[in-house]
Amino acid sequence: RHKFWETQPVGQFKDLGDTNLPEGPIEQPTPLSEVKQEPYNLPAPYEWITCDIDSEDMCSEVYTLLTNNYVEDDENMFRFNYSKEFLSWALRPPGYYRSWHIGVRVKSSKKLVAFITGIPAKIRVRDAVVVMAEVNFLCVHKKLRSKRLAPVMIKEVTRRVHLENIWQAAYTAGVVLPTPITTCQYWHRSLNPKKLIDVGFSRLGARMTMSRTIKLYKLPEQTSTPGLGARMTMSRTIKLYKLPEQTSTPGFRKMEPHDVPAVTRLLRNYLKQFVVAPDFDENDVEHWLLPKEDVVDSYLVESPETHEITDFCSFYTLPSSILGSQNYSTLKAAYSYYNVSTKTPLLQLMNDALIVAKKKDFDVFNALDVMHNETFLKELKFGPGDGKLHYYLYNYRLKHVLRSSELGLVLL
Ligand code: NHW
Ligand code: EN5
Repeated sequence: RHKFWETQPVGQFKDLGDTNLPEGPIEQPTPLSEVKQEPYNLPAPYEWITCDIDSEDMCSEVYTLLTNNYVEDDENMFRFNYSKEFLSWALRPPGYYRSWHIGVRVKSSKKLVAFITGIPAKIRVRDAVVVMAEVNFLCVHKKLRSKRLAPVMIKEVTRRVHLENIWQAAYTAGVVLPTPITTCQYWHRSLNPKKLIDVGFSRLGARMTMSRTIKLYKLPEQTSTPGLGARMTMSRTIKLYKLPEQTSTPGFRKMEPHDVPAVTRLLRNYLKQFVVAPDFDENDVEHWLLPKEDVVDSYLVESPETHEITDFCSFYTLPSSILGSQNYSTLKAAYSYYNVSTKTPLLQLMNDALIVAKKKDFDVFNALDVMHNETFLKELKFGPGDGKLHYYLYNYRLKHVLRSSELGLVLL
């Protein structure tokens, strides 16, 4: 069934029930001198390149390959359209290795036809913090599919990760491979239902009209408005309580650079409860969570009394190309990232996130059922999508499949 994956140090389907196998690394590291020094062989027309993602031109080439050939939904109606700014951010976290940004091009024409990346990350599995590679953006040009290029790309990234003395990896995929540590459901919250229906992202529900649908998903312009007083209209109330930055929860504001230490403490403490989660330090939080326009948005609650940072929410920007619409070419989607609630109920915090996303003109807010997300999804009118996301570890075995709520990791 899986001619390639059967040869790799990953959990195998046949071992799924076997609790005698120990938890932890499947293979021991070999001495670095024993790691293959030369790249794997590619079919003759192709050659390896290390992509200098800092270079504007290279970043554009990668962007073009992914825009035309990366992940689509099962009906090929939408295709992820990561922006250049997003790719540059996603691929250059603290301590990144240039050698892990791997391209394949046609020797004769120099055309980029395949891509795969790794970035370093410290990931905690139960009590063990493990340095891993997070592998992402595996892409083979549509015209070169099913030629077994992907296994060569995966072996080459593995080799280059090994050369840095790193022996584990984490990755996600929409397809089932040997074997998921957990499987998550995508949920979607309509922000612009009319457009979503128009482009086929969602359908009008049974016995629902367009106007009833629009009403169903309507959000207040301002969050958690104090109760409407007698003889007060909504518009008078909004005006009365209008704030410099329109938000709801008292103390809800955008994260700023000086918040990095407090957010790091809040997030580290929160992520402790999950079985698998990143081990973020301040440099990681600065990179991954400080707001970056059209890439990542982060908000927090600073107590108006104590100035303590008590809650946090974030989402990243990942548009999709709409493949067959007369009216629209892109779907603007926000993806829930890391959220922490200690004082503000998570439901209220995420309602504020929805309002902010709506204000920023996103069409849809997406989330996985990881961490505590199940506690707000239904209530905030998210609906389950037709996509699932499977999480994997390379060369690290878990005794049991996790519940998605035991997972504290979100990959881009
Ligand atoms: S998931 C998104 C992956 N990309 C896409 O879906 C884009 C559109 N599709 C394509 O470009 C996020 C191609 O279809 C790809 C496969 C390139 C996906 N992960 O070349 P062949 C990530 O980027 C296996 C892993 O003929 P193809 C995560 C498949 O099961 N394996 O297929 C990436 C089969 O093996 P099997 C995948 O369609 C994680 C073999 O590839 C896969 O032309 C990578 C067929 O190869 C997937 N998404 O190209 C692993 N899709 O054993 C990292 C298919 O079943 C592991 N396959 O025969 C860790 C490495 C680092 C370790 C460090 C210690
Ligand atoms: C690596 N980082 O299938 C990721 N998306 O549900 C790689 N469906 O958008 C792996 N098919 O359900 C990615 N609308 C795997 C996911 C690939 C992309 C994918 C799904 C996730 C998706 C949409 C559109 C479906 C179009 C037809 C979907 C329904 C929304 C509806 C809104 C109202 C409430 C009910 C749900």
